[in-house]
Amino acid sequence: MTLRVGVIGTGAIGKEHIHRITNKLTGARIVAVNDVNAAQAEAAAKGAGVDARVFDSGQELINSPEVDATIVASWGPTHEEFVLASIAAGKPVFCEKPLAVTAEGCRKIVDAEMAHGKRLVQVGFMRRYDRSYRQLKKVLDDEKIGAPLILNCAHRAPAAPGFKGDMAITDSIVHELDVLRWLLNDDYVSAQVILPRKTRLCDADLQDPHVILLRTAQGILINIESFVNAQYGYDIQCHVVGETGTASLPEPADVILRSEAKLSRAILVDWQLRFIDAFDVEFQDWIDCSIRGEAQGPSSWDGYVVSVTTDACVKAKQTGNIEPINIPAIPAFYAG
Ligand code: NAD
Ligand code: ISE
Repeated sequence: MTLRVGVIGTGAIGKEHIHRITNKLTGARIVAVNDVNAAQAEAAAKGAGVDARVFDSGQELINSPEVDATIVASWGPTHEEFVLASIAAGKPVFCEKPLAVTAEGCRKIVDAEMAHGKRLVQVGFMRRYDRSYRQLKKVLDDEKIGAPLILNCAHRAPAAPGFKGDMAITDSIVHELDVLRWLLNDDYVSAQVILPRKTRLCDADLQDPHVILLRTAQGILINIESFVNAQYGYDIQCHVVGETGTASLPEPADVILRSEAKLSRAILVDWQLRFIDAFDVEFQDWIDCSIRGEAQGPSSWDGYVVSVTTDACVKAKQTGNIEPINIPAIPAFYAG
């Protein structure tokens, strides 16, 4: 079977996903596209060499008998509506982060999916598919450094054009919020946000960097530095201190250069390149699972938990206090 996929939102990342499904992966074909900018949807399909039908609305695309499964890559506030429509249509849906822009919206999706009786939703937390995070997780799961005690992490980007308000948390740190709880098999219980001296190299009204301190149910302390105008590169760090050793996220593979009296190695500058392989593995997995009729990967529940945690981090930034994170017990539907 070839999975017939429709894409809603053909901007930066939607276009990338159309290209990867068409030119790199197997088992799926892009048959439909939709964007509020119809000309752009048409151009995105043509640009990837795809002969896809351009739909007037996301709802029509989801409900079309020509479409087996949907990718939602439109703006965050539109995700909830399209994911709920996919569940109502009983079709698999891959939703880029965020699952919804409020915890309440995520919870509606969780409830609708449970009422449907079968998992249909995968959320686009691609770091779980990254080779280096998977290697680090294996070290922790195999207890090579005993129980984890402290995590020191950093999410640095060269610049963040268009970032306002709390976007460093809601747009970028959401990836850490998902991948770290997956890495540790643990959930967060509190958040604190500390604001260091501001960099002069960004908009005057943007706070950058932030330090986010999370505590997990097992008592692990996580320190995440978010620095989205770090100038020098896109640099993702994760260093775990355990009872009997430490483990660090491997650096992306690159040539180690000894030349002109220097020992050097390049640093990537954009997130797309850093996670390009992870996106490919993530989508191949989504296609294969959708064909088998068994959604796996980051679930609606994971999207919901990240949203609850994001809200607590935003509140902690405003209050300066340690804010509790109240995550309900995972429903049996999503456990395992
Ligand atoms: P973008 O602005 O480049 O593209 C979004 C597209 O959605 C635009 O073309 C816009 O016209 C379209 N759109 C908006 N509302 C729509 C609607 N109601 N119906 C149909 N189309 C609509 O944004 P982007 O950078 O491609 O981001 C899209 C989504 O992907 C966001 O949710 C973002 O957070 C997420 N994202 C995820 C990652 C990741 O690392 N996983 C990276 C970047 C973006
Ligand atoms: C972007 O929206 C992403 O999702 C990237 O993965 C992230 O690392 C980047 O900082 C965000 O702006």
